[in-house]
Amino acid sequence: MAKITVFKDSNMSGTSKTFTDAVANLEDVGFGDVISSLVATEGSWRLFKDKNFSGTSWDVSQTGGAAGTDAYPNPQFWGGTHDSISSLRPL
Ligand SMILES: [Ca+2]
Repeated sequence: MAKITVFKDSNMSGTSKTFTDAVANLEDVGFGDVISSLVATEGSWRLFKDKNFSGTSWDVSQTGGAAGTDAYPNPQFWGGTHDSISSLRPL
């Protein structure tokens, strides 16, 4: 199982959306280049700077966030930047 919730603002605030499967183009669901925080509730996920699982990528997991939790309060926690993720998929 895999589950991730992404947020438009830092510290898990703002509009959010939860996914349980790959999304090739986050623009299709209104989340292209807007993510600033996330919670990797279940499993591990790969985040991509570009659509269709391409470009620079960053991995997040349910134990890889702040203080070993599933929470990534801002992009520094996954090594990326604000408003840059365009696709994502479970690992
Ligand atoms: Ca992007």
